[in-house]
Amino acid sequence: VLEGDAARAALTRSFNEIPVPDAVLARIRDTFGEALTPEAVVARILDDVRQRGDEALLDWTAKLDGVRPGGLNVGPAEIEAAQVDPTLHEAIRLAIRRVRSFYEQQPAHGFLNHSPEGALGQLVRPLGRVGVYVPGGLAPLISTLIHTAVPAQVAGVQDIVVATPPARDGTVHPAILVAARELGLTQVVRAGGAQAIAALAYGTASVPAVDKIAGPGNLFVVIAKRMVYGQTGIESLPGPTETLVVADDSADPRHVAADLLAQAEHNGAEPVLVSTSRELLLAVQAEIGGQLEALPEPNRSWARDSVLARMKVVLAADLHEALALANLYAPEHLCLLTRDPWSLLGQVTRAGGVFVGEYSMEALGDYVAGPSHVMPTGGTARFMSPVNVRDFQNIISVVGLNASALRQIGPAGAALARAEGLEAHARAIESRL
Ligand code: HSO
Ligand code: ZN
Repeated sequence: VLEGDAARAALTRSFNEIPVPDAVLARIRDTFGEALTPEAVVARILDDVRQRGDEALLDWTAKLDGVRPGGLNVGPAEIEAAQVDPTLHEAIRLAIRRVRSFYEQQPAHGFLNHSPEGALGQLVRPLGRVGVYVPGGLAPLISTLIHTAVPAQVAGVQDIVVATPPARDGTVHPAILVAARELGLTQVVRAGGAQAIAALAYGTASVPAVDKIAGPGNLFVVIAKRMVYGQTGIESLPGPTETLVVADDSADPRHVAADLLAQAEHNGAEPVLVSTSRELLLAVQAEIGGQLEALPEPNRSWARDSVLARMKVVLAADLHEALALANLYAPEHLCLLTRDPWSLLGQVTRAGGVFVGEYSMEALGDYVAGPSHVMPTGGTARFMSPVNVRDFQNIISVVGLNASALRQIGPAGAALARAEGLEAHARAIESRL
């Protein structure tokens, strides 16, 4: 149990790398036959896809995902035919509806302000084509597709390309295809990893180059997104997930433990508990032990790994200090499990999302609450926001001044130009004065 300066030190961030599972490391080693850093591996893959396009994409998929798919794009008939059980299908529809209606409330329009000097404003335009990366790995992240594609659609993006790694038999999980169909998306690329990011950034015969790539992925995906940035846009560099729970003596230790374990089952997750009550801390620790035992495998091992390797437990003097520590840490998820959680909202300054009270568990936010679950990790909430409509729009500045405005402000412009030594600028202004 950390307190005071020790707590502050423990919650001061350094960059949290996404752990790479041993099986993946082994595959990389087998493939390259030498020790390469993840950055060097990604650089090679990006280069190869840029040069050889589809062939490289297929080769890397064969090497790293263990299958050479018949075609890179899932055919329209396969998307049309995909089925899941009716309960899941209805859940997918509900999630889409709720995320859509959440983002439809985001003000995202421009302005054009007419005045005696003419008009100044901002045009807001949707991006042309967006790539959405959906991690494969252990499970099909249906919700991640919904939580990235919907804000892009609300922004007005017409063309969304989904990329996701194929299973060993070359298929894409039917739930992903059902979600794509419900979203009205028609292009699903069977490719993952750095090779998929390369294809989306540079374009190949089968995969069109996109203007921006969104979505989380493993370490190789995140490194690839960082490397292609500039060639294409990226929405963020999502790392391992974190949840910081602020709880007082009124919190139910079973709920606190459940919320911490829910995110602990993600790879590399960091669970943090900050409480004003030592009794609660101890009760939660006991609960975590019990609830871990009750989890099935492999979830128990995943969650135990996060708890043992990274969980932090902090005793705060009061709720004011608890919130100060939470803001210092800038968690992806901040959960307020206190007697009067709404009264704390005014003190929250740095977090991806804040989850207020016992009925707003973060796991609900992962699926059906409304806001996108792609939120800033690793302390990047200091300068980043969750995925939202603005990520998928650009702003165009509009300058439409008249002669009287030019007479007013032109001389100042010319003076600044001459001070910068830019005579042609000054003359361009003065030529119409
Ligand atoms: N909590 C994860 C997102 C997620 N959870 C997807 C379940 N599925 C990162 O914020
Ligand atoms: Zn989650």
